Amino acid sequence: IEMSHTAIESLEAIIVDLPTIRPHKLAMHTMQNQTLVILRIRCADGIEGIGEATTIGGLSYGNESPDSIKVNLDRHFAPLLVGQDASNLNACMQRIDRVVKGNTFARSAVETALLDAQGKRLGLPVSEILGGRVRDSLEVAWTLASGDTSKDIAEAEHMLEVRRHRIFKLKIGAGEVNRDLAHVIAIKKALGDRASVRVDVNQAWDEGVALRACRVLGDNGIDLIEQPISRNNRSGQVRLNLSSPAPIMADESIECVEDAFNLARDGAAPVFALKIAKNGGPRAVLRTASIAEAAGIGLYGGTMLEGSVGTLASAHAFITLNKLAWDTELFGPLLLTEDIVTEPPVYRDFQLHVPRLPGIGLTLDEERLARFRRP
Ligand code: MUC
Ligand code: MG
Repeated sequence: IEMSHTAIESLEAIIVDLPTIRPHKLAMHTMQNQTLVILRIRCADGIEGIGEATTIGGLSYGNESPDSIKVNLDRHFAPLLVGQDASNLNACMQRIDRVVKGNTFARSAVETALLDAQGKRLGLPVSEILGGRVRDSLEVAWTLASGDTSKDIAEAEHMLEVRRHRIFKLKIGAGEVNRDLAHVIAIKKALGDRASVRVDVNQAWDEGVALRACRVLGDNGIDLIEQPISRNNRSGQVRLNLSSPAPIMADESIECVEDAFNLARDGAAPVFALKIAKNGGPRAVLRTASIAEAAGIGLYGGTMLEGSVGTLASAHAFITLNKLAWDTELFGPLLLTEDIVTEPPVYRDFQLHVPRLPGIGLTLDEERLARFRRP
């Protein structure tokens, strides 16, 4: 067989450790920094595509860690892809499907890098490769997770003041439930109608606790309750969905496109968090969006707190959607004090603005990448 002039020559997975602006407290883990996996796919036509696979807290959030993602990209994905035609995304991703189970984070990095390469090759933004954007920017929520109520209120006031965010997600579930509820209610009271206040429990409650707590949250003006109970308690999610006065959003419940179908069929949640990492890339996440749209489920553009590459890759997918009823939380780069791209994403007037440049629209800053990459 003749080698395609757009054949994949190499994959390089790079682990990058970046400092955060403050500790970020989730139910299962407190982040003191963030670890990205950056993937570079080099092609015979001289084009390089970049992708990202990033998770939260090693193995405390999902089934893949930065270390396992790198090993799996190097040892299992690379041999499948080297020599294949980079410009045929369907053929490349189906080849992976035939051999690889799960590993949606690593898959997402590959799909993103191939989309970035194809965009650069054709001179088109990734959004246009995906069929065309219907907007240029996305509203972005901010997560208040300092662990301190008054610090969180001050942070929210500042974000409103500088017009960066007016949707706030509070991370709860680690503390005693009544203390957590008091924390949320105090923040909602302070912000009133100036902001949408939501919570993310990251699976921390059992069904009995959630039954009561969701009622309290809904009765106190909380707009959305994300993943209150375990992804494994599907029937509990269905029951909770019937009793909660505030809508429930599925996040950890979706680890693949098929999970989205099963949740929709069971009536387990009226809102889905879309994450490229948990579906296998910017094209894969749009399949989950289609399932939700067909089922009348509202959409939210989620994040795994990726850096600029993963964040803009997500944004390119989300700006192709007809409606994001619950907006997005694509603020990952703003949680980091350092970036590894030459021009960081633009946040202005509560929105992330998506560039109309070829590919994702980002260039790696080699000097900074060299500084922050693991040896
Ligand atoms: C999650 O569980 O949604 C997204 C925003 C944030 O602060 O944490 C993440 C993960
Ligand atoms: Mg979540």
